[in-house]
Amino acid sequence: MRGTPRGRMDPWLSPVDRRLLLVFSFILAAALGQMNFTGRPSRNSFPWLPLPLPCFSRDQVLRILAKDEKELSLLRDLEGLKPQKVDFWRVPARPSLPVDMRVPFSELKDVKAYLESHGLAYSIMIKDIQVLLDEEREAMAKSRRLERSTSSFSFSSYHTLDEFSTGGSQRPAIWIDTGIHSREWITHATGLWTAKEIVSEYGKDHILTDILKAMDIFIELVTNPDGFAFTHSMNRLWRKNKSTRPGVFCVGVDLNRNWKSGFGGNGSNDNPCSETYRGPSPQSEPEVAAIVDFISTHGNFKALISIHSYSQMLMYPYGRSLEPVLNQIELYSLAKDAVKALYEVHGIKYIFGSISTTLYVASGITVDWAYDNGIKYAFSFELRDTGRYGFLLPATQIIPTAQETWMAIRTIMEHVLNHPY
Ligand code: BHK
Ligand code: ZN
Repeated sequence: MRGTPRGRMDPWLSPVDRRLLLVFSFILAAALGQMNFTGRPSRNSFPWLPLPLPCFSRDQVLRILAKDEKELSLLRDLEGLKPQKVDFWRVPARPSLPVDMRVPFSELKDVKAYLESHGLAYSIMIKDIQVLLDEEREAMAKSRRLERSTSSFSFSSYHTLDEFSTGGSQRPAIWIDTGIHSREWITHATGLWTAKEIVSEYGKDHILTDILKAMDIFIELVTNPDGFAFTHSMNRLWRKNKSTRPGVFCVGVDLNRNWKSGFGGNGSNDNPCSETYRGPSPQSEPEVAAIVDFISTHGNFKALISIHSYSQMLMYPYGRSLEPVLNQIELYSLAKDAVKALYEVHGIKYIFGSISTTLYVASGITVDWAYDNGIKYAFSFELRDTGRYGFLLPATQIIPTAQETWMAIRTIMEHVLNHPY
């Protein structure tokens, strides 16, 4: 195409040439399609082709309630037996927590036979995830056709960063990040609604107003932008970032294992193909390094809230070990209050406690880093639901989820305001 931009037809091409080019493009596209998917090509290479998303047609999500450690380890073995083929949405952690796993259609027979032969009872949590994916895309297309507006903030003028602060510099600050795992879409949506709520309730909600008079709130909505773009263009269920390294076949680092605190410890993986790959060194990933730099340079963060989904949990450090933090009693009672405030909105139940005792041991995580660096109020949410939809939470639940989460976040912020340190 003599150096012209891809996708643009040269005027000198005859109609026949154009047809040939089109046919050729389709053949090339089919050849480039990924093995695991339906053979549809990448949107970047062929922007004029419709719907290049991979198809998870008839993939199922199975739920197993393991009775004991032995059953848990049988489930862990499954990951080894079928590398890359079982996608744990909730990894085998402890007998009280369900194990949810997506099984590709092609593996369903084998995996179910494995479960049955070991006497592991399972239920089918999602019968065909493609149905949910199609519904999600349809709802998005519909909402794009509707107008959006927020009344109390002027969107028709340009703003500086300073305008968002009520004054001062390096004031006590609160950090919120959403979307560090790209497939956890409810977190980005909740963060966006929260930003709107903060802007529009300032001056009306007395507690929020007091908070903003003393502190700044920083929200990073798309903490894993490459991963997020990829969940929209190619693979809705992508978790890690998209970094590549010479000589390494698998793509992506788990940004919730790449932090300096406890880097490389239990509950993180040195295999680049693992979903919990920690990366080659602490803060090797720009997404993590940028936050470390920002928070360290600022020097006055008092709280950090890192938002994930799903499971309905509110947790605090440590993830890396079972050792309780020095402020365990205070963090426990604050988590309890926050979860109560959340419950009062729509009756949704959250469990709470330290990460390692509530969920599992995980090392190199955001909130451990925050706590170790002097940010006492370090919390991580796992938003809705408990597994009916998992990562594919319908958009109709965005606003209720955001509303209840906001009451928990507001409870934490109010406590921070009243407990200066
Ligand atoms: C969340 C916060 C801190 C440590 C672990 C977690 C759980 C999170 C993870 O990194 O393994 C699980 C997750 O997002 C999917 O629900
Ligand atoms: Zn997550």
